[in-house]
Amino acid sequence: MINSTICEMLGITYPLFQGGMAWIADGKLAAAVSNGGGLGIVAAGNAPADVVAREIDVARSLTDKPFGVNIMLMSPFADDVAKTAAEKKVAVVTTGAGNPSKYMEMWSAAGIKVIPVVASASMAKLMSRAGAAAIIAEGGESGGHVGETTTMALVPQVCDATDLPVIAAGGIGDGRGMAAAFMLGACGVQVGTRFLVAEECCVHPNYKERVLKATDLGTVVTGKRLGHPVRSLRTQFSREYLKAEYSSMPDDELENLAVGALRLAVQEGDLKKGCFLAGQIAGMVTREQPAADIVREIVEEAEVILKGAAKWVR
Ligand code: TUI
Repeated sequence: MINSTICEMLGITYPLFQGGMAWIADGKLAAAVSNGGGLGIVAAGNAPADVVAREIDVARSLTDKPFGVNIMLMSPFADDVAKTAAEKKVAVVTTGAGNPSKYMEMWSAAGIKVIPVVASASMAKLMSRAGAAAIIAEGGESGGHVGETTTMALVPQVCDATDLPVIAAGGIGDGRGMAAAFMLGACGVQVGTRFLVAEECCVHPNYKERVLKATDLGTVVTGKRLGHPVRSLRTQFSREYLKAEYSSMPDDELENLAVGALRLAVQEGDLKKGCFLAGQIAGMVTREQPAADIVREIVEEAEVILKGAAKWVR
């Protein structure tokens, strides 16, 4: 059985985290992943603190296993949500899209393990010094807000930059990806896109269908001009946004084009105006499954590969 330091640190069975996908990763999905032996994560996204508190309560009502909360630091409600996570004494906080240093003391005082998502080795160093318990190194293959460096290049460099346990994220959707992450020095993985089609995942059926139909070339990064690069499925929205991005449209108008687009995808399944965030492994996602089966399948595949890895050495 695959086991690593992160399992002991967090009291989880398998070293597999579910990504904190804004608007998507609610208490029900997080609990299903945690019940399956991984670490489920409730995503705060841009939601106000009371909504996040409610989802934490939902997760608690559905599992007695540890789960985490992801705090999206660009949210206008980040301060309030950070306090809520501390008050609720969740087991783990992961953070994204910024530097969480100002909250670290408050979370540590609440006994919370803080695991920031980073897209660079320098940020990993900073987070180690600030008291992080582990680091999630997320490569640009991931869905949503992306950094420049690929998982293959980022993970070993983050491992070299810190003594903390490193969780690899971005482009990991099956046991091959998980096994490869261990070879790069990681002691666990975070998976987002594959959980979009979990039975317990709340996204609109159109969203699941789009992910299931995606190919290897099915995603694109938009938003570079405004400094917020985001990977999503190629759709009418992404095509039109990309065209606008390379036109003379003023920045504020461009910004307005994207407002509400993720909600339209998740809740309405709006194939014209919705922004369907997904990572580059979308082309490998072929069927809807219970979240616990996704966790078990990935881990079991990785076990077989890792056990057989000696075949490469004489
Ligand atoms: O955060 C993510 N992925 C996300 S957040 C999100 S919601 C959103 N929607 C539109 C625009 C922006 C966000 C959708 N997907 N992943 C974790 C992640 N964090 N990737 C990269 C980073 C990151 C980037 C910069 C972490 C730290 C950082 O530090 C910069 C600094 O402040 O020094």
